Amino acid sequence: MRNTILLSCILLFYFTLGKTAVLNSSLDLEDTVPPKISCFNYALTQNIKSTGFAQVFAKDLILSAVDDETAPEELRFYFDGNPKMSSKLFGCNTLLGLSTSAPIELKITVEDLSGNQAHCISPLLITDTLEICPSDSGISNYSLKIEITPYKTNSIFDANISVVGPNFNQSFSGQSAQIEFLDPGKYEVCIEKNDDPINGVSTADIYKIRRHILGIEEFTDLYQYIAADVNNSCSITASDMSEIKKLLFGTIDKFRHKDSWQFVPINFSPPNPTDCTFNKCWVIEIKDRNVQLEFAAIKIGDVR
Ligand SMILES: [Ca+2]
Ligand SMILES: [Ca+2]
Ligand SMILES: [Ca+2]
Repeated sequence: MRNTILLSCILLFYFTLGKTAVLNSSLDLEDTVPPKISCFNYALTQNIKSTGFAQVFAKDLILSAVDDETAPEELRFYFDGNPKMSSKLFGCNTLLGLSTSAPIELKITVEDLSGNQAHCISPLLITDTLEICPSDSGISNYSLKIEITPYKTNSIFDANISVVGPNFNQSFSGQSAQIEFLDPGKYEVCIEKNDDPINGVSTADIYKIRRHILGIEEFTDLYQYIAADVNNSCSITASDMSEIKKLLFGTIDKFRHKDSWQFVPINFSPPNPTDCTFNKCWVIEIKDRNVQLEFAAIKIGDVR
């Protein structure tokens, strides 16, 4: 009898242990199930506004999207399989060559927090009922594409992008922008982001900067110089380490001489090691019909 009770206890113990192990392993499982998405099966309509453009957001062009793990408000929506393209801007060029009743087909992607994706195609009709666009077939827009690539991380973030030029003044929030306008000329492009200063910054960064200053392990990358010069002095010194320490210890709540992020032009103005200017705006002469500008986003203080 005693042996039977003992055996039962041992069996119960292992059974419970086994259950717990199964439970734990199921809790540890990564979400591999893509969201479910469905698009409208008829064309939605967007009218060209008095600005000469219609801006559409990918999330507004779907009928429904649900995921097994990710909450609806945390799902990400974008166009053309490009995570940076959460919205698109359509100008008069869109209407060229289209019959007035021909919708364009847009590929919408939904992505959950684990990176699983699903797609659907949404028809969209761009209309010009306000008759903003010139009616002659000779109209031609200029287009400017701005792409921001975060240095070191792949994180998607919202930078404030503004473009001002002849008869044009628009602001966007995101990691990329595609803009059309009617006139060539000089355009000022400004990009800034000044939140979350502590993002990516830890004592490991101070350690790395100290090793650079002492000549033990010098920076290998221009962007490390930009990230390390938190006090905007054009040199890497103990003052930069001190500023980072103050931020980490809460003595200050942001870098006092630089924004949290610095944007560096890549394709139209290659980074120059001797140029440490903290620019937020660049003037671009637009002569070509299609211009693409690329920027690297550098998190200030985050050198490793
Ligand atoms: Ca999922
Ligand atoms: Ca400095
Ligand atoms: Ca870091």
